[in-house]
Amino acid sequence: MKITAIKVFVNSVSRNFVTIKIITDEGTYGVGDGTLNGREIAVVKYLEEHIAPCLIGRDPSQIEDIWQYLFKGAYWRKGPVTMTAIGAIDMALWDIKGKVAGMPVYQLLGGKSRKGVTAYGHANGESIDEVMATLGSMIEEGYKVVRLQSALPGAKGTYGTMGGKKNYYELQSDRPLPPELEWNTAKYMNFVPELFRRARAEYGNEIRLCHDVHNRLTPIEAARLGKLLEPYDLLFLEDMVPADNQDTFKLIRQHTTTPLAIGEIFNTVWDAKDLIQNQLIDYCRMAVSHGGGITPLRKVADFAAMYNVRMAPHGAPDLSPIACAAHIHFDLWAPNFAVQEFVGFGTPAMNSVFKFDLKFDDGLLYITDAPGLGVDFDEAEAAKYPYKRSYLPVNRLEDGTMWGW
Ligand code: GCO
Ligand code: MG
Repeated sequence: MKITAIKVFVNSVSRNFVTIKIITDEGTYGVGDGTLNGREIAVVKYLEEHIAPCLIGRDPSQIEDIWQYLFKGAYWRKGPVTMTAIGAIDMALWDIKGKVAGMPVYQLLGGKSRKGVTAYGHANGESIDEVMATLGSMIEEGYKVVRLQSALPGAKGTYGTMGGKKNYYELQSDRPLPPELEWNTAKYMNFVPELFRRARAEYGNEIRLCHDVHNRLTPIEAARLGKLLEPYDLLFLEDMVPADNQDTFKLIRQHTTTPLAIGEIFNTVWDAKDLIQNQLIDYCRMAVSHGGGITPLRKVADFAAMYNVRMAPHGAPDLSPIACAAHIHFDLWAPNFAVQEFVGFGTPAMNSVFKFDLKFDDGLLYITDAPGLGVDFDEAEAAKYPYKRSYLPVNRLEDGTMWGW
């Protein structure tokens, strides 16, 4: 079998997604997700100009060799654009291997370690009351793990809220330039414990809760927040500080027993190595797309397992249903999988383009036993949704200082 073409698509199907199809001379094809939110076109060009021509004529069954070729062969290793492009190729190659074998990808990885994949959903709101109402209905829907995010009263925009949007996937569909928001750490620190106090008071101790800080704190503030939230028994606190300096986590760890999660923007195991091997985190959030594919993620999982760090892959709306499917196969296999972020079944437009048989029942996600990744991409339907430039917001402190969003 030989690769005859690699097609790259970028479509705003409710929001922008980069999708690839690797076509072979035997008619079998594989699909992959190369979406890098706000930097989609950089990945498209990388795939079209620097990857596709090098892979034509190669044997698609050589997943590991192709991965090494793209990683080592680039000379300029790592980085989100390179690794997202490699991730898309890797997913598509696993899809082809599964189709050829007549097996779902989780079987190729070593088979199921569990019957279904525990999902965590998002309860986002403009106020604590709104978050509490959403949390209540999610518990009724069957969720066992829920992430809570609320707007800060009196502040202009907080991470994880919906604004006027109804569907989470459409949240970022029309921002041709980055919107500017405001951030105030003191207001946030005074507010968040109340959000979790209310959740425990109203819904008890059984539901597992988490929260994403989106890299907005200094190390000592992070240490303090971890302590403040200890009484509410979080499953994890995510991204309290950026991990550019992995030593930072030593300071946080000295102060709090709240479990820590990080990794959605990590591109290789090297970004996570010190954190894992020094047991400074509890959950690794690396993704099949931005982390370079299924091939490296299974190595990260095995490395993390030695230190009792569990996998909790990123699953925000900017990962397409192809990455979502790839995660579910990975999660079914990974012995040290903990929880999968899951933000719902998409919009009608998404479901007309990405064909994907996924079920949610009593807190667990199930995927069909279709060969490969079990997700298809309808090119003709996708062509109805041209790419629209769109960006994540940026943040400034109230005095105008640039901050992380
Ligand atoms: C999460 C993430 C996302 C990111 C988004 C950026 O934990 O789900 O933080 O919501 O903000 O993926 O593109
Ligand atoms: Mg996050």
